[in-house]
Amino acid sequence: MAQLDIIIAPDPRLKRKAAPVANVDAATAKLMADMLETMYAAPGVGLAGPQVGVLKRIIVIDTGRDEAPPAPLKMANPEIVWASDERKPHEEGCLSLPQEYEMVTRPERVRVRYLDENNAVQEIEAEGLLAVAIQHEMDHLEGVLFVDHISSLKRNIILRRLAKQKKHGKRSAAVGE
Ligand code: K1U
Ligand code: ZN
Repeated sequence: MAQLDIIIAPDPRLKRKAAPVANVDAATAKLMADMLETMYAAPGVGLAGPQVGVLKRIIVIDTGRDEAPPAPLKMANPEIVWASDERKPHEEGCLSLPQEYEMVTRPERVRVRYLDENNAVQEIEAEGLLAVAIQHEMDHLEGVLFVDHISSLKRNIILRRLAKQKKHGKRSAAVGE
């Protein structure tokens, strides 16, 4: 397995739509394993292909907490086939927007159909953090970030702050060269 580099916003690669996977072959299964390793190391509870520069409809999620045994979900071509009318606010973060957190309101429960790492069709119903993470990761496949769900004022403040940090980081690296 290998750890992948996570793209930090603002970056045009995070705003593009990802393409469906034809079928989950060995290379896709390896990518899913690498994405999970990257997510655990970050640490995070989800990761989507575009965040590691892969414009494919692949997401990985594990919302198990601390002492719980790992319960990874590896999904290709996830589709929401049902969403509850009830919506709930939840605080969201993103590995591509480090140290930024905001409340986002989404459907409380969803049913999602996807291809697993063995190319088998699966369907699960999710609520709580798992439902939030699935919807957050699926947004990445459409080039949508959690800040796209908040006011443009807050979004611009966050994106400008991240752009400044990136610029500062680059300048530091150049000084060290
Ligand atoms: O998409 C991502 O960058 C992953 C993101 C998923 C997510 C978290 C919370 C609400 C919605 C979506 C993260 O994992 S951010 C990091 C995080 O929440 C976390 C980190 C360590 C332990 C527990 C949570
Ligand atoms: Zn994210």
